[in-house]
Amino acid sequence: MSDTVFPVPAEVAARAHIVDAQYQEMYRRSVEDPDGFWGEHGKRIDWIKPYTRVKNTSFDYHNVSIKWFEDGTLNVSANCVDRHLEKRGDKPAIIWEGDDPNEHKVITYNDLHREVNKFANVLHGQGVKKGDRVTIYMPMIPEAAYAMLACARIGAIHSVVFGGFSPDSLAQRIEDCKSECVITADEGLRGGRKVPLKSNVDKAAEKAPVKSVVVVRRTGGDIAMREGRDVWYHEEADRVSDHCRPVEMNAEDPLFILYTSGSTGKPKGVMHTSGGYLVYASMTHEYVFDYHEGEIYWCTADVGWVTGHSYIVYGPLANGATTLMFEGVPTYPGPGRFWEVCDKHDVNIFYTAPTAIRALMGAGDEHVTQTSRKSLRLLGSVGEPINPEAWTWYYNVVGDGRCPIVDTWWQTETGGILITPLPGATDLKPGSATRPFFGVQPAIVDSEGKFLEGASEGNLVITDSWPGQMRTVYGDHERFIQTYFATYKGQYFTGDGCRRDEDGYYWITGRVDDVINVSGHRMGTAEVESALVAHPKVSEAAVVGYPHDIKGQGIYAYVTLMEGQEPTDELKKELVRHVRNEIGPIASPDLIQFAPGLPKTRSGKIMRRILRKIAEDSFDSLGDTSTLADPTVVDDLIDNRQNRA
Ligand code: 6R9
Repeated sequence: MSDTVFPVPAEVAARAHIVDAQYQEMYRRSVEDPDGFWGEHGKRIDWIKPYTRVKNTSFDYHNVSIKWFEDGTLNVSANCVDRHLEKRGDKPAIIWEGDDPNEHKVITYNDLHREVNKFANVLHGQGVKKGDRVTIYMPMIPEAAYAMLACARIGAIHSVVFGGFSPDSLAQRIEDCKSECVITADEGLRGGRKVPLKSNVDKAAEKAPVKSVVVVRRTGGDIAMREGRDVWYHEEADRVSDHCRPVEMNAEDPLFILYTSGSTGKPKGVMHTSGGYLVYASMTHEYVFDYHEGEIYWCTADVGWVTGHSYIVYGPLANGATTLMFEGVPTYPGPGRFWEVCDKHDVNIFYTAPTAIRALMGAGDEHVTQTSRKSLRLLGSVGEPINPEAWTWYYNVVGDGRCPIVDTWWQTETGGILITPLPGATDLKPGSATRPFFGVQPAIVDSEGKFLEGASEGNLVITDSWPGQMRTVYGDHERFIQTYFATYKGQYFTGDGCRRDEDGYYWITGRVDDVINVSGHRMGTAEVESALVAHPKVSEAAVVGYPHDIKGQGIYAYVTLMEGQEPTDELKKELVRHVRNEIGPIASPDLIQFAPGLPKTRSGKIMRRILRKIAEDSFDSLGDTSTLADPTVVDDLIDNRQNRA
């Protein structure tokens, strides 16, 4: 870990919304008087009926209940669109940069208003009503944002499914939230390659039938349309009016569901509601990125992940910002693409993931240095711990040593950023997410749940609620309680390990549960295992993460074959293809080791600790193996371990 400190530059503090003294004072008030603090800051968005109650939350294990601004009413799309028309109607809301560098589009707030209204009317035409779930399976085109905001406008709950997920994964998510309408595109386009989105929806709908599929035309590729179920968006949009009144929603009405992987079982539908979420997303966007009117802001995430929800769509648009939306990938047509786009659109604030930084760092500095990047003012990082080498390269080479980096720690469940520097207030330490945002009370506990004081290392919990927090697991409140509030009763358990240093700075060390983080994507090892054992030649599988130079973590799978099956390289390839088909390319195992037996306790539990050590190549420190049912399997595993990338 690096101990270098980068003090706040005077010119950054001079223009910042928040300097250190303000941070200290506001933070103190936010935890001592949450009702007063949030009662005031809740007014940053427009309410139809103002709230009179602010915080009503309980982390009590027997009665977890989270409500913010509960008697207020609002409409999220009106906050992200309509309220800016008067002042900023002709200002760009979205700058869309296509996969092909010759394609881009500027959508003003007036344009956005027209498009969202039309989209909302098209959804009405498909019979979608307040409270219905709508699945969005889209490429990174402006219509994805229109679709989300259109749902918000009519009170439908969207569930965006990342376009890289397989038909099976899509079907599972459609089924879980019982959504009857899917919005998709004919095909996506990424790095010059087509993604068969509509055809995937057709396959998913065989397992999880839906009433209506709205298809946006992106590539014009040849696709099948099913009579009575599928409609072209552009044909429907031509027929509807461009006016649709925003529905009055309660602060606690659901805004969206987003599926995320956990340590057990199938992905959970993380549910976020309207008022608290929007207050939190917009406030963090303004303060963490020190956003000022007129700036161009670019978050490179996909709208299929929470980062895309809060920091491409809801946060920036609630603030009337210009948000750049990028269809492509960091390395197409070449590894200079990000920086060329920064120059082309004069990007001021740039927010990406460590995995992208590491990949581009490997491609050579010249791809960066041949661009100007003089418009850049602030850099951000999210998704996984950023190693000090990548941080330093990002800072010196991309930011020319003049742009602070905000390393933002948060989760799908938290709705917005919880631990982060504020550029005008926080001295930076490479690799540390630094200090809590307003209202956020982190604590470190040991494995027994004892609170550790001062400089310490253990598991990260949050001791009280903040407005952006998830409210429940869709359709399964008990699972919500068991997953987040049962390990350390009365605390929200993040699943992350963490160290706090003598300055009170937080350093996230990574997941402490059976979740791995592959290129910033969360993957439950159990999901990959169940995909593997679904293959007819596989009898048992155990999956762990191992350190990977670019992805952060790679996927290492130990596979036991059915009696009589040959352990061939061909079969390994077949298993990789199989997992891609079952879950999607992001779940492809990097290494597969055929194992005649897995290390198990006498009660039959797989000892993952040992498998992790072998995958990490640290088999000198395997610890006690005497409790294993058959300690000799370990020798075979070590002898046949796969070489790490
Ligand atoms: C926003 C997002 C959440 C998990 C989280 C943690 C890891 C995210 C991080 C970070 C260290 C950071 N994580 N940001 N670890 N430093 N700045 O990524 O949500 O996909 O739900 O992942 O990602 O392990 O628990 P999500």
